[in-house]
Amino acid sequence: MSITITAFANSLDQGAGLARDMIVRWALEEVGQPYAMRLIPWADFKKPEHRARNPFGQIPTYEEGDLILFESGAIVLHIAERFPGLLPANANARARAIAWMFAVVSDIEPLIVQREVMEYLESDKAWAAERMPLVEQRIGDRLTELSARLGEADWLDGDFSAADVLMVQALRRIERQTPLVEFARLVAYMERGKARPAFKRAFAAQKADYDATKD
Ligand code: GTB
Repeated sequence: MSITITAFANSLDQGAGLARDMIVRWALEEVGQPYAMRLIPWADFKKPEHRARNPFGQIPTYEEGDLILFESGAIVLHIAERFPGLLPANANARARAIAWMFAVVSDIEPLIVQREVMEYLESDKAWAAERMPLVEQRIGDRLTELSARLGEADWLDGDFSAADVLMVQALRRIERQTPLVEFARLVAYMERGKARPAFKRAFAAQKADYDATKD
């Protein structure tokens, strides 16, 4: 059954592979599934046709036969359950990998989004200079905890899993805001993710789409 995912045409990330279609592309590359892209122009995101795929008019979305999904975490979980390669067979290890997926979307990403909202939408507010260090402190505290848990391990819990796809992408986004110099283990972890052939294929594909559609 063919798979189609959506992304921005002329992506805001300028081919840096930081918009969330990269998460889905990477997961599909890991499980060896081909996919088609629907690149949506800026003018069309909030139109009914796209809202039928995603009620919030956002990317990415995922179409496979009758199934239409939104939310990158849910899409990656679906891919990992549908095709072998991204979740362990052992039931307990699988449950732990899924717990890590939820940890990324509920305990890590909101901090990143808070930081981005402050930087791009609230920097002119009187309280911005006072609040930003608090937001950055929260990110730093969470990364300290994450680094302590990762320790010397290659991946979050045993073998590489869907959770690592989500976590590496979250760290790549944090790195763009705040260099991770204090977190050598997290940098090494992120680099291991980026060295995977599936990551490289996904990155090249999104870059090619950006180059083909940029203004
Ligand atoms: N929780 C949803 C999910 O995980 O799927 C969040 C989806 C989301 O935020 N999508 C963004 C979007 O569609 C694009 S990825 N925004 C348009 C809108 O809300 O109207 C977020 C993103 C955008 C740009 C960069 N960048 O330029 O580096 C990075 C990440």
